[in-house]
Amino acid sequence: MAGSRLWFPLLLAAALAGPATALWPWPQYIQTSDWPYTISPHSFQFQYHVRSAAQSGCSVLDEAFQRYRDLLFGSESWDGSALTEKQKTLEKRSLVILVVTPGCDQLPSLESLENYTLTINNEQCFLLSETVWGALRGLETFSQLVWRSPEGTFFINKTEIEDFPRFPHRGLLLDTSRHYLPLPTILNTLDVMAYNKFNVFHWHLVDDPSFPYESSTFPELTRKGSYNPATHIYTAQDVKVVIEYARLRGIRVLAEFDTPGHTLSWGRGVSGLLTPCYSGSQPSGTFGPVNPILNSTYEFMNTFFLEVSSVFPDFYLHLGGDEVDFACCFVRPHLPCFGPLRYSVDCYFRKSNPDIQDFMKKKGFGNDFKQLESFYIQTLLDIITAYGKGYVVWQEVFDNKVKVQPDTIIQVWREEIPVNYLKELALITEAGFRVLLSAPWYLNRINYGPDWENFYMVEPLSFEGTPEQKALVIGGEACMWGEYVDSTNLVPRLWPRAGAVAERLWSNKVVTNSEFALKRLAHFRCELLRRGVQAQPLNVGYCEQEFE
Ligand code: CP6
Repeated sequence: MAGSRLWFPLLLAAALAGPATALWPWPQYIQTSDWPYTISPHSFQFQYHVRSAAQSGCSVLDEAFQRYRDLLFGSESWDGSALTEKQKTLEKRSLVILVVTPGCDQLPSLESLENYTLTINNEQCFLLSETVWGALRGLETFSQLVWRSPEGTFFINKTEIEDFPRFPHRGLLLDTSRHYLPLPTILNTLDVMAYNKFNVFHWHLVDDPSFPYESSTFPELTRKGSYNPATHIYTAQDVKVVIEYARLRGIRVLAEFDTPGHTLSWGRGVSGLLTPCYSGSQPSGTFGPVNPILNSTYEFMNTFFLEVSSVFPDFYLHLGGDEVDFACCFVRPHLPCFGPLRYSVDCYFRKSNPDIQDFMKKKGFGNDFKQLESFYIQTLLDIITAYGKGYVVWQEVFDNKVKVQPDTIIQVWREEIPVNYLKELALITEAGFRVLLSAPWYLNRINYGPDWENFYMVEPLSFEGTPEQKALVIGGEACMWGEYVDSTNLVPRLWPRAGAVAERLWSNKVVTNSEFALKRLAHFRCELLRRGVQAQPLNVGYCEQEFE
């Protein structure tokens, strides 16, 4: 039954191609018609139902009403005094909101429900949701249903929608280390994420080139590690602003502090944190990953992550663990290593960091640097666990067989190595871990042509595995790595391409028709322009309304 209920309206909507079919992402169930009701901006209101658990004073919804009023009708005042009494009563169409479960001051979490139903008929416009987060999703859908005739009248068609996300974790990664992104750029991105029903902002805060996060316990990290400590940093206040701005849009902030690799910028503010590389018998002056053999390293991490655990309130932290290159630092092939000597341990290790070698010998790691990496990660994970936090790590942590808590979330980012990403999903879920998919969704990579289709055509559950394994795929993230992106080109590179990932993670598995998607996405892109987002074109064409 569910099948026919889904398919019939989908085809009906595709055939109509009217304003009601402009939704992005496509809802789970929709029954829509071309029967329009007028909406008067003079009298339209968002109203709490008398039996709603959320009432006036609920910040999440009060502020959302203001935003969506502005999006729908602009910030004009729409003075109603010129209307006759008869017009006023005739045109009184409002959206009534009923939230079942109380809670306006909480943070969204991985477990938050986002389902809602939206009913537009003769009698009413009615939005019903379990939580305020579901109400936010429904408000966005409502705003996409409203259309305007060439004469300037606002309409909404008779429609019935029942909607919920396919996956609970729908993220977007921004990298603020390769290039600093000013605070307003981040906040504007959170707005557009909400238009797309994304619900996780993965903040890759720091990396090799810069450390813009202002640490209260280690101010030198920022002072020495940022591009410019006067201008290119995120203060404690900035971080609070981001978290609250995101919360008001039903978006979690997942902060990443990537170690032990990708940490060159940390080394500038904390002496002795990184592993010295050797050239011959002398330190070469260059550095490798965080030094895993020193007690001082773990003392630092203990203090630093205590701060991070309280600054970022989400249950999860992202701890990185990707691309750790120990070899670059420890293994120095010795030039006259020819002949039979070439492959001997002695040859390879003669000129590497002697302290590391001693430590590895003592621990019985042999020459296996993966064991050294595991030692570091395990110690770090124990620290984070003691602070009552959960964690997400990049796939190498799993690939290198680090022993992690069973509730660890693994993020898959490599397309083919060590195995194809679908195979990797199978392996990780077979081991019983929850997993996030990112490998096919690099927005920083650009190609000539409609590359949004490549993002769109990904089916995250198309690996071989049991239903229990598939249930461990909790979602995915579109990634915008920052090597070639700053605030000049971020917006058009993100939108509408990231929308393809947003729909894959929200909509039903059967919503894969790319012609239907292109129609809606092109329309949505014009709507983004109308909302002031410089979204790039998908192909040749135009928007009904042109923008500067
Ligand atoms: N930075 C960090 C990156 C990447 C990763 N980690 C990365 C490299 C190549 C591609 C995509 C991402 N720039 N810290 C890997 C997770 Cl194509």
